[in-house]
Amino acid sequence: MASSVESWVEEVSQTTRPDNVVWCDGSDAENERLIGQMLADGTFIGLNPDAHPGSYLHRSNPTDVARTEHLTFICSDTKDEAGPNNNWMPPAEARQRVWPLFNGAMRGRTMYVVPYLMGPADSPYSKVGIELTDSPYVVANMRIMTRMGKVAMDRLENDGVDWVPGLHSLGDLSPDRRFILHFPDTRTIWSVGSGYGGNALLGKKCYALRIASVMGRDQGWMAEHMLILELQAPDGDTMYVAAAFPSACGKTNLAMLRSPFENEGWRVRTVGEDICWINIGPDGRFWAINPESGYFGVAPGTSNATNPNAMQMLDRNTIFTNVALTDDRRVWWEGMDGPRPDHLTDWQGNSWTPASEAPAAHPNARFTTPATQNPVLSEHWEDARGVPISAILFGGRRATTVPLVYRSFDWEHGVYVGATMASETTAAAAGAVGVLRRDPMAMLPFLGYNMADYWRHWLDIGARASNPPAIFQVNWFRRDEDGRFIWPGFGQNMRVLRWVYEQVNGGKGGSRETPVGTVPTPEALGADELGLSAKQAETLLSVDRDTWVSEAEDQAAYLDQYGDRLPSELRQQQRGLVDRLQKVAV
Ligand code: GTP
Ligand code: SPV
Ligand code: MN
Repeated sequence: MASSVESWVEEVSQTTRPDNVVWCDGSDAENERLIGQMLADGTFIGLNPDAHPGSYLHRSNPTDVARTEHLTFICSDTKDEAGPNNNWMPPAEARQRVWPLFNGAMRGRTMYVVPYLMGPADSPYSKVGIELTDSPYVVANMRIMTRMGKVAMDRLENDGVDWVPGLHSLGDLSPDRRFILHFPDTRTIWSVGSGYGGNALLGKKCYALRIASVMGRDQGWMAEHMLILELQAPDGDTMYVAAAFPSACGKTNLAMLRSPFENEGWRVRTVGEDICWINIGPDGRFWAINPESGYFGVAPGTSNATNPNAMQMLDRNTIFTNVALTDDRRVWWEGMDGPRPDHLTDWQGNSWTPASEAPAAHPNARFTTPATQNPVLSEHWEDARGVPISAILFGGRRATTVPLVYRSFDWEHGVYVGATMASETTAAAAGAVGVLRRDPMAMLPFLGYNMADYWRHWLDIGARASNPPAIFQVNWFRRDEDGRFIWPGFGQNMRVLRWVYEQVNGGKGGSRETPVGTVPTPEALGADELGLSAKQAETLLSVDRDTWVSEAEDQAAYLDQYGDRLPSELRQQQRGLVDRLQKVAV
């Protein structure tokens, strides 16, 4: 046992005062014991064993159903290091205001010591964390989402590597006493008052993005909110694509896509579906690993029509959080196949009928399931050195303005496209839904330092790599005048991936240059096979000059917030965009 871990556990116990301390080894026996306890105390509800073997329902506290960005802080020495993109709390204030909330917080509870590894067991890029938590639900989730227990302790002992301490307590679950704090200088995490998702499973957003982004800045690599997919072409060639979309904007669905051209040989396999760590390889390419080993995915909207691979993946050994329950103890959520049941128990445990106004499942209801159950998992998902990325997609929810897909002109332009991307907010975070905001590289809620320095890092990494990926922007969410999505999305996104593949491999596939970048022709996407009218295809792929002139102005205003720290290259890119737009005939 690494003695530094032991002394930290001892020190935390002195404050939190748990009745017991349990060191988790990640074994089946340990997991079964925890499940038994949770079934007994109501934390878990057993599901129909025929329909859902090895699966459980958890209902979270109704005030604790999504990440809370307004209660998430970066505790760097200065506010400038955190940047205008973060809430900042000085470390001294954190000790004064937040540390006391841990005082005696675990009295009457067990404190679990959860060692975990982010990344494949034999990868040089993997990293160790230890989470101390008083939530057995968190332990059960961490066991799926990370390589937990012995494998992490072995790594720590054999390699003597650094580890990231994360302290988590449910506290009293009051939003008034809820804080998610990150100390980039000491690479430490404190989370109190929430038991949900990214607030509480500290390996995920807190470590693998906020703390890891700081490590990556200092060590020359990148931690990104990206899926990683393997794209197989008919001739057997494969290409890897990473894609950054904000929360609940389609990463899991794209990474697990079932191709409509499977029999022609166009296929997608999943490497990762939420987080991606990228290192530059000796060949000058971007090599990516998925630090996670499970999926904490959005349930509503998942069906055999939208994501049949996910439905198959969820049929066993899954923890469901805040979904609805049928009278025969099956799970249900809005958007699932088949008729809506006449009666359900909703996510809060209340009786529900179709006449009820509120949805039966919470819009941010989730499943936690092991990656190994994904029927389209890539053979390379645990490759120690990762997979080589040839294209990066940035995408958000934009009802207007942004075409279905376009290719940026070069690396710097691509960084500008990522830096200025915007998306309508979703139920993955507490707060209003559908509000358009800039969410650079889909990292706004997940970066552990100043966004301007992060853009500098992107530009530097691209310059260092002799063969960086091509960068694209995508938008599945453009709407028509009646407010309906124009693009069918899901499996049909294969058409966009096919065009991306053709672009990366020498620019085959019909395309057209616009001031914002290169867009496909409707023919290259097979728009008429999909039954899209000429007008729909035109709207989907259009770049409207006046709309883009105001978009470019708004982008400039956003970048201005970063003042002198803003890399001059991005300012130049903004001017370049305006110039190209001005040359368009009206
Ligand atoms: P996080 O786990 O929060 O990071 O989300 P994510 O980016 O993995 O999003 P996910 O794939 O879970 O999709 C979230 C929501 O977007 C679901 O309700 C999906 O049904 C919907 N969605 C995903 N892909 C598409 C698409 O291609 N078109 C449309 N219209 N909706 C989509
Ligand atoms: C996200 O919000 O991007 C998620 C879910 O992946 S959570 O783990 O809650 O952050
Ligand atoms: Mn996510």
